[in-house]
Amino acid sequence: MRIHVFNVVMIVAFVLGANSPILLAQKQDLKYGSQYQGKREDAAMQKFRSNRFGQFIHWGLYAIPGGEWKGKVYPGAAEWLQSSAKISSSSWNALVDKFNPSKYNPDEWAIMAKKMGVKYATITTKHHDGFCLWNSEYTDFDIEATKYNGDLIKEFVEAYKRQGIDVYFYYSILDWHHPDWRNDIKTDEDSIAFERYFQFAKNQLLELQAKFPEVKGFWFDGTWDESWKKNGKYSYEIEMALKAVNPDIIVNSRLRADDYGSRHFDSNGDLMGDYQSGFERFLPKNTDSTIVKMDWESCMTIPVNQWGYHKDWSLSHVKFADEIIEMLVKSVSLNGNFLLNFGPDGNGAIREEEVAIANEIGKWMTLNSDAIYNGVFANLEKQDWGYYIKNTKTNTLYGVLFNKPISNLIKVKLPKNVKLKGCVLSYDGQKSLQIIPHEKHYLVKLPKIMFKHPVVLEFKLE
Ligand code: LM5
Repeated sequence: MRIHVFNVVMIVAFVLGANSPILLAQKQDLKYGSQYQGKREDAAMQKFRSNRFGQFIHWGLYAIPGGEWKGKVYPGAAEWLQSSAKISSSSWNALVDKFNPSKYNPDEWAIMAKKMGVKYATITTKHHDGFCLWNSEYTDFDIEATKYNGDLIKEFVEAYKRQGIDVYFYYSILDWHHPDWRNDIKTDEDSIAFERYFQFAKNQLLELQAKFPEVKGFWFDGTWDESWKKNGKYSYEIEMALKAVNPDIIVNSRLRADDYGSRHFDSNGDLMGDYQSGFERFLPKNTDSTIVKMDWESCMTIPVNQWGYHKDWSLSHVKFADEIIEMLVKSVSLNGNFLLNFGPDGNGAIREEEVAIANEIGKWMTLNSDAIYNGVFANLEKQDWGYYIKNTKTNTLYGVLFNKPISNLIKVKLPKNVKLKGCVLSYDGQKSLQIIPHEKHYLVKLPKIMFKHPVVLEFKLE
């Protein structure tokens, strides 16, 4: 392990405590660190933040085998099959000839996404296997090489645009196909090869941006290898290059490494990129007091761990719509976005289970989205019954109820100078609830009925 003088200073400062003058004074000059402190407040970032709910799409060659190779079903993530089933590149490359998604109807996808209530969608343009879903001039391992007559990404962008949904591109830095990709840099030859790979990736990204100027941002993945961590300047240059073309571009923190290989956050502890994207298949804790100070996004699968299409969803728990809604609500209550994944099959169809979940979420969103879009952390003491969310546009305080107490009484604790004047329940119409003042908090009396789904309460304050 390399220990830098700076790190030693940080350790000493940490031992001395957060109020130590050493820690306060100590900010190192980094060439490839964070670009600004605090949150980005421009209109593009505010739009991303207000969107709150997005759709992730994982689609690529892996959708054809769907987790099965030579009669054997691999329970791991379907988009990792080439690696988990140890498939040779020639066998994997041959999938290009089989890729011809006759059922691909991006307008249908976009209408479904709109009905579900998402305001943005992030699609894989290239996953770890290196296959490109757009027609790229820098590789032949792309959609143009298949029998499919068209440009998948182009059709996707246009269809989602028609529904008013913002489009983001997922791009994996990791590349199992490119001969210059390296896991680590051990020799000069590795360095030279990796520099070529970097140029390739940068060219592709600028190509995507030039072809699709409406893209709002990039979601980078596959950045955990030593080769990338040792080249913080590459990650910095990519961020800069994309923003030079369009300063509104939004980049996730996962792209970035700094001068010392520190990821997401630089060696000074400042977030790199525009939002924290480390939450893959988990959410921050309700007690996390630092998370509400930054922008972040959690991405989530519907089964336990499947992003690409997998034929057998009986192998792991498939989340209920209400579980997913709780994750969305929890994310918003902590100032985060929530990106829910879909994995279309090799023909371009979205599986029935996903359509059903999207419809259920959509029904809930139709009634309750005032508590989602423009929702922020309400800075109130968390209660066991659910989550508080403040709508910044209407300045309304909501509570989203997930756990109804046997007593039918829920506790609401407000700052000393704030009074609870009313509480309106939205469920089968609107209903005013009784408020019972208590010593240092209020109790709100819920009706005795059993709710079928999470319900939203509007708290009237004075
Ligand atoms: C994430 C972080 C460290 C090691 C491995 C992983 C696994 N995740 C992935 O490789 C990809 N990220 C997801 C968004 C999905 O694309 C998955 O294949």
